[in-house]
Amino acid sequence: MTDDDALIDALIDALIDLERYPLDQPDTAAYRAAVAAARDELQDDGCAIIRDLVRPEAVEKLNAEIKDRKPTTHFSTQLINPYFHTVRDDAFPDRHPINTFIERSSGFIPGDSWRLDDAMTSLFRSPELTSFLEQCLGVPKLHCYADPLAGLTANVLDPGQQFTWHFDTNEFAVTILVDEADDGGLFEYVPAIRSTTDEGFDAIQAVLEGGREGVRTLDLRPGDLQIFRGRHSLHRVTRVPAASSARHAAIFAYTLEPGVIGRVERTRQLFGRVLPEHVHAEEERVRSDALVD
Ligand SMILES: O=C(O)CCC(=O)C(=O)O
Ligand SMILES: [Fe+2]
Repeated sequence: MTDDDALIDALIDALIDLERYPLDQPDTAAYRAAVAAARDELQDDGCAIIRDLVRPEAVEKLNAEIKDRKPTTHFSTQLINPYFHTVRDDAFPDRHPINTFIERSSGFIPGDSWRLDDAMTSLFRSPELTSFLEQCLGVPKLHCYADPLAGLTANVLDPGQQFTWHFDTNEFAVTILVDEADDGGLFEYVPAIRSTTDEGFDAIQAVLEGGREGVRTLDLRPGDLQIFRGRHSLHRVTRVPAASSARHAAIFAYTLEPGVIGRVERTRQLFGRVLPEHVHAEEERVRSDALVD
């Protein structure tokens, strides 16, 4: 164990409700029950919620860190299609997901804004949390997403902003709602609207045009942890009205392989800059599937 690991370990007990979810004791009935429940939810619709995983005092701490680093947020307003593209493709008709662009106006606090002794970092890097997530997802090993900007972020929706319908490029996302908007800012998703063999364009277009078939709305509260398979499930965060308070969510990204780095174009889009690591990784990137993006 390195000094860094020891520092993170000491803090985890203060952050996670270990009485309810004994993440430090995998050989208990409570642990196994939590894993089984999450697995069922993930199996059912690709989304599991671990209610109140983060202690209320720790939620306050996370929110204080987010507010403190808020000046480093990269806000951007763009019209995007569900694949984060901004430019139309004449090979497809107008009423098609590839050519349907909707406002995304949120901001991200980047990975290099967090300090090693932040609660944000401790939770993200917690080996207990990572093991628990591995069990829930049924994967042999999870690695913290090595991207220096996109690995550990906070998604900020200030009043007036929305994060429109999209697919993630990561197989799974782990999100902790830290501060809810007092109006709007709801997480909505359509489970498995596409697959590795079917783009599902017609169903996607119906949702982009306001259709509600298959749309689920989550009732998330601060401290809840959400495990979400966003590669095949179209999802969004609804607009936070101008008169509401902001919405803050901590987003932990993990990968099945170590050393994964995000794409240059997406990184620039979300963070307004790229680092040398992104440029280097671009050519070496190995795609796991052939979906649009
Ligand atoms: O803020 C959230 O709850 C999730 C936002 C999202 O879908 C994303 O960052 O890809
Ligand atoms: Fe997403």
